[in-house]
Amino acid sequence: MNRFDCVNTISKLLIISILGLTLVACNQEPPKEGIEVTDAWIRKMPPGVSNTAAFMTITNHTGSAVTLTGVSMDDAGHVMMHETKVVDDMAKMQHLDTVVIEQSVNFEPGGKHVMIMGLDMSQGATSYNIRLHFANKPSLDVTAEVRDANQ
Ligand SMILES: [Cu+2]
Repeated sequence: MNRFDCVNTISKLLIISILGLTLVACNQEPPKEGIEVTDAWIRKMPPGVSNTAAFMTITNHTGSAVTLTGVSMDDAGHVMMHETKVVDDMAKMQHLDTVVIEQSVNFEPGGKHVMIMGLDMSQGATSYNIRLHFANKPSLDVTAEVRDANQ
């Protein structure tokens, strides 16, 4: 094999390897990016009750911590972030100004929650839009499904 043939063979092998790697890469799920919200829901309340709470899991795929600075809803009077904590055997809600999300944060019954005041659920909507506000990031709209917490 002369030098030219040898270089030529190596080039062909390289091209085949790169094609192979590309095919393998295409078959895999693309890596998740940005901020992902899953399982967002709002607790259905009986008629006449306009205060409720919403829950969700926020997962951070950005590679660095993100800070949730607030939550809003066009349909509700007032929305804030709360955390239920047991103090002296009493469950108390604390206001949260910010929530830092390193990997993921659960908003769940008995823990952190989106406190919603003044939401008229009497029209029977099956979901509501909740907007998450972040420091130094665009806000994110989330569709939260109305669920009967007793089911
Ligand atoms: Cu609350």
